[in-house]
Amino acid sequence: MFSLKSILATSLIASTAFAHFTLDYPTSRGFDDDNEPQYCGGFPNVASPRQSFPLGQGPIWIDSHHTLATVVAFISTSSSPTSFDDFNTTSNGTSIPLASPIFQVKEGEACFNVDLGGLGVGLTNGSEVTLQVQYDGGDGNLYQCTDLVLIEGYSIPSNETCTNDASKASNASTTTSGASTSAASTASSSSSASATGSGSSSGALARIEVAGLGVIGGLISVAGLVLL
Ligand SMILES: [Cu+2]
Repeated sequence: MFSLKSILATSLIASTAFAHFTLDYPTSRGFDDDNEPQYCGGFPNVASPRQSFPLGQGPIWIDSHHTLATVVAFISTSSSPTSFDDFNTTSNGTSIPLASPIFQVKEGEACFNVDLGGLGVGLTNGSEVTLQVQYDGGDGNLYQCTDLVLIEGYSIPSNETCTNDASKASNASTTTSGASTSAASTASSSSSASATGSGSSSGALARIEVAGLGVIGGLISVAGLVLL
């Protein structure tokens, strides 16, 4: 008979052995399991060259290694962002809406579409942005970044097309725009995993948490343990 303690220990070992999540398209700056809780997953420098990406609708692909996870994407319009704050506002102080709804994904590959040109922050053909994906599968917020140059009418590879958009599934409870500021401002009161890594000044976006989802995640984790 396993004790709860040993089951928990096994579970912890198992969870750290898995990649929490990967950003597969556009290609991530880099992946390091251990540093994924840090800003940009521990890869603070802009990757060169930037990848071409549609100014209009374009797909983001991730691979999720948790049963259920909460995902959101946001961008920086800085040519060389250095912190979460650079994903909150543009250089002239305009606040940047979230690039996606806050939504949930199940384990496995998932995609969602973003429309960066439609965010209303003045992006045009040739604009440079960094897109950061925030992911919480129950063990704290994790991050991956990708550096893009936006091209009007850019054709993505056909195999990257996203037809089953996870952010538009019925369980996507929160939607874009307006959610940005309210999510950010209420974030500090949330019960979130304080493991946002980096210790340095992480912006409000770093602590976005959908109220209630953490509890659901916790219950699912407990259910998972029971099944073990
Ligand atoms: Cu994980």
